[in-house]
Amino acid sequence: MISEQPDLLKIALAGTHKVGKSKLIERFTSDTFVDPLPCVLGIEFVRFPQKIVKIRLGSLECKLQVWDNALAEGYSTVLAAYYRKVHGVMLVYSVTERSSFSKIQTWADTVMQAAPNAAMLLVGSKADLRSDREVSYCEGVQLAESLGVPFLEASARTATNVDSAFALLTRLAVEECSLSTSRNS
Ligand SMILES: Nc1nc2c(ncn2[C@@H]2O[C@H](COP(=O)(O)OP(=O)(O)OP(=O)(O)O)[C@@H](O)[C@H]2O)c(=O)[nH]1
Ligand SMILES: [Mg+2]
Repeated sequence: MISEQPDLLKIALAGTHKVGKSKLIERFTSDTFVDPLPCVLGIEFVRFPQKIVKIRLGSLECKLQVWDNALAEGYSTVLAAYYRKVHGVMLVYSVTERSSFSKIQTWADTVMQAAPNAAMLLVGSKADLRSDREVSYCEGVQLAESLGVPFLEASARTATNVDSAFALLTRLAVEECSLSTSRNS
């Protein structure tokens, strides 16, 4: 029932600061990884940049609106509004930062409250930084199981699993849209 999908799938990324959300989007949308110049002010204000990109899943072509976000998990009211109409959310932590891993449950709760039908995927980012690892692959698997979502480790720097992560999330979002349509009909 894939034909029931909307014209534009809204995909968002969630996760604490500096886990690599923007870099995953940059790798996926332009296949680059450019380290930015140092920020002069040292502060980045609230922003929700978005990009539109096409992705092919076998014979199916999907148009994705990919939303970035630089808000911390404390802004739950604003975040709830932001996630309300998403079709899929990538929950991102960095394998080099245990505190980002510990906050995933809070991010998942925010998304589930705002968009109960959204598909979710857990991604452990920066997998290339092997000597800095603080969270094991097994811990990622266990968290994903407890959330009931699939899991991948990825690296925007080496491009490992980035396309696969977006493709998997898109497929889950398309499936979830079809299920919602059939539940509502
Ligand atoms: N080695 C390595 N560094 C990464 C990777 N992804 C991101 N980084 C670095 O991690 C830092 C943060 O990456 P961002 O993509 O800006 O993180 P973010 O989650 O968008 O951060 P906020 O927008 O502040 O929430 C940057 O210095 C990146 O260069 C990766 O896969 N490998
Ligand atoms: Mg960012």
